[in-house]
Amino acid sequence: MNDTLRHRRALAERLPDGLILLSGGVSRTRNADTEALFRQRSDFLYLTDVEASGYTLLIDPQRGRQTLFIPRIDNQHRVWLGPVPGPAESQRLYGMRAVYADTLEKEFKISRRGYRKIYTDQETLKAHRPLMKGLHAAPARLADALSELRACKSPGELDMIRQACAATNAAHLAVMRSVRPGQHEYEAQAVFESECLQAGLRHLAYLTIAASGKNSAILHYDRNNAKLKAGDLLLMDAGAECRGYAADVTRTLPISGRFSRRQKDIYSIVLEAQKASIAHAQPGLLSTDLHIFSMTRIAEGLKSLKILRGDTTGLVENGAVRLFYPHGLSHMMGLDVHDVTGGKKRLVRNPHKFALRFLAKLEPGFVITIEPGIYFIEALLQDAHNRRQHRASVDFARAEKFLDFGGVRIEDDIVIQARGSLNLTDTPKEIKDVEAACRR
Ligand SMILES: [Mn+2]
Repeated sequence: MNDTLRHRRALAERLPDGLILLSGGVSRTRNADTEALFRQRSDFLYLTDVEASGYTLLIDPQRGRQTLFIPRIDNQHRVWLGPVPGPAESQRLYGMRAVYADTLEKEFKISRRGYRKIYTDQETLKAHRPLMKGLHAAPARLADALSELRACKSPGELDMIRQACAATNAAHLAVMRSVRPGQHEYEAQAVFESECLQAGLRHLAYLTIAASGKNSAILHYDRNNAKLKAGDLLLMDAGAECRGYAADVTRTLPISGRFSRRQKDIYSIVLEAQKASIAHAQPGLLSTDLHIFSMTRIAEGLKSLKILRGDTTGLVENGAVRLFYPHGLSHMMGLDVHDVTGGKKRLVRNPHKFALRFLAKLEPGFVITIEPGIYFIEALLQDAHNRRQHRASVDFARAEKFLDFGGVRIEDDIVIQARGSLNLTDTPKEIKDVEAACRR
C-alpha cells in the first residue's frame, strides 16, 4: 500500500461523517502570458502525490470511495504543453479511481446523498461553492485533521526528506569548495541551486539566503547581490525539495577559507549549542524547553566573551540573550519547510513568558530543524529601549565592536526517534572540516 492511500484512509477515518472535497493547485500566470513555476498544494500532495495542476480529490468515507478528477486537455494543450495522463493511466499512477474533471458535478450529486457535511477548504469552496449548496462546510476540521496526520512522518515520507537532505548536503559542500573572495553572493546561490537541479530536484524548499559580511545578520536576507570580501563570513541557508518534502540547512563559512580568531569564538559557541541541543532532543520534550536549553548555552558562551554578564538564568529570562539570538531554535519540517505542528489534539500550554511560533511536545516521527545562531544586529543593539532595559546584562560597547561581523547560524534537520534523534544532515560543520572543505 503506498503512502498516499494510507493518508486518504486515515483522513476518512477521522472525518467519517462528511464528504471530503479538496482541489489541487491551479497554475497561474506570472506576468503577461508567462506561467509561474507551479508547485502543488502541500495537503494535496500528502493525499495524492499529484504534482501537476488542475486536479481535484473527492473522498466518500461512507461508501469507501476515493476519486481523482483529472483535467481534460485539448489538442492546443498537447501542442504547447504536451500530453496529460488519461483516466486509465492516472488510475495506475495514483492508485485510485480517476475520471475527467468535467464529470465532477454529476459525480458529486450522487456522492452527496446521505451527507450533511462537507469537509473542504477555502480554495475549494471558492472553486466549487454552488455544488456544495445545502451542505454544512467545515474547513477548520479538515485543516486540523490534516495537521494532525502530517505531523508524524512515515518511513516513505522520511525517505523523501532523506533524498532532499542528501542533495542539500552535496550542494552545501559544492558551495564550500567553490567560494572565493571577489565572487558575489549570487554565485554561491548559483552553485547551490545548480547542484539541486542536477540531482533532478526542480524545486527548492524556500528562497536561498546567501548572506555575506554584515548581511548575515539579516535573518531573511535574499537580495544575494553583494561582493564576497576576504575575511568575511558567508551564511548559506538553503534547501532542496523532493516530491514536496523539504530540507532546510544552514552553514556559515569563511570566504577566505580560514576562520579568524574572532569568527572561531562566535562559531564555536553556536556549534556547541547546536550539538548539545541535538543531543538533548527527545520524545516528550517541549519545543519551548529545548529552545530555552539552547538560549542557556548561547548565554554561557556570550558570557565567556564578556558580551553578556550576570546570572545565566536571568539573562535567558530577562531577554538579554535574545538581542543576539532573536529567533526560534527549531521548527517542524515536511511538505512545508515550516510544517504543520500537529493539530488541536496535541495543543500544549506554553509555560514560559515569551511567545514562540513552534510549540509542541516532541514525538517519534517528527522532523525538526535545530538552528541556533548569534548575530550582531544594529537595529537591536542600538535601540535606545533595549540599551536601557539591558544595560546591566549587556556590555554594549563590547558588542558594538562586532557590528561589522554579521552573524553565525548552524542548522541541521533531525528526526525524533523512540530514543533521542537521528541527524539527517551530514554537511561539514566542525571548524576543521569546514576549513578543509573550503581549502584552496
Ligand atoms: Mn529553518
